Amino acid sequence: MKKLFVLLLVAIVTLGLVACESPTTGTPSKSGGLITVGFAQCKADESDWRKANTNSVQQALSKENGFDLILADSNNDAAKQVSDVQGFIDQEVDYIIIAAVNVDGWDTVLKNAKDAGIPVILMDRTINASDELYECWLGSDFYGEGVKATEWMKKRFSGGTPANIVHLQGQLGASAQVGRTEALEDAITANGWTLLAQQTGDWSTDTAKEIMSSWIQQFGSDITCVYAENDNMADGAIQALEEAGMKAGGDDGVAIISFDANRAYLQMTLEGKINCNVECNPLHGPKVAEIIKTMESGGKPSKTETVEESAFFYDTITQEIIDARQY
Ligand code: GYE
Repeated sequence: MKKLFVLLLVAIVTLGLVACESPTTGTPSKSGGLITVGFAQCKADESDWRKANTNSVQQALSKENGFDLILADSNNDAAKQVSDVQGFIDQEVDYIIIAAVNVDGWDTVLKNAKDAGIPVILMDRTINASDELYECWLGSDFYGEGVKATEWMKKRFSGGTPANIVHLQGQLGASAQVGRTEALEDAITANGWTLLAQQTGDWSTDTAKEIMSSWIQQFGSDITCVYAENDNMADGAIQALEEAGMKAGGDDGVAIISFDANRAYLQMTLEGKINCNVECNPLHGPKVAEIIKTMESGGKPSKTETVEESAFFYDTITQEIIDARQY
């Protein structure tokens, strides 16, 4: 009788344990059936692009879709972002998403995540670390974006006007800055263009405007091109030019290059203020959700997933194109 009671007790306990495992991976879910995901974002309000990116992830990884999303905003502090990720490991989340502030500094914390059995997905930004330390990188070809811009510049400056460029870089060390900068520097060397000045505007409109104002005082009408590594900085440069009485964009103004192609800045492209706006798609949420669900069902995502992107130009863009855009 006693032996039967013990066997019955063991059976009940075992059934109880099996019931709380997640249906697909066999590991216990941490939030009662929801997949817990730690999202280490750079700085949620860094730019229009970043706001659209954060919003896309929050919408796709909602509780209705089966996720418990925990957002950590590093305020663009690379060291804090690494500790944010360590915090997710300590909380034993199921997955970690990282939009890396800086390409460096990731080896130790990603090894900790691997040792803890927590898959890491890189979103948007790449990093300098072994690809054994993360499941997948989803983002844009930043160097390729820069090539789209410099191909337009080659046409613009083929007719005799000298290409005298001022270069507003994104936050230094971000892979978006690294790729877009490399593409410009390669084109300057290949085409014999002149780089008058180069400085980071930290993705910010106000910072870019201040820098551009000082460059206008220094170089004046020698400036024939602004290469701004995102829309917000392009806007700052345009404000500075117009306040100095200089024309931005159009056929005969200072040529303005921008990246991101947020809707508000595509409107400025239609107005002719931005000549070339290279798209950088922030809507990564649905793809990230798909990658996690693939892994939940035992599948393995590709190591690299890039998003389709194009470029828009002041003399061909239309209001219909802008109205059809998602962001
Ligand atoms: O271009 C900029 C954002 O990493 C592609 O970061 C992203 C860049 C984007 O703040 O606006």
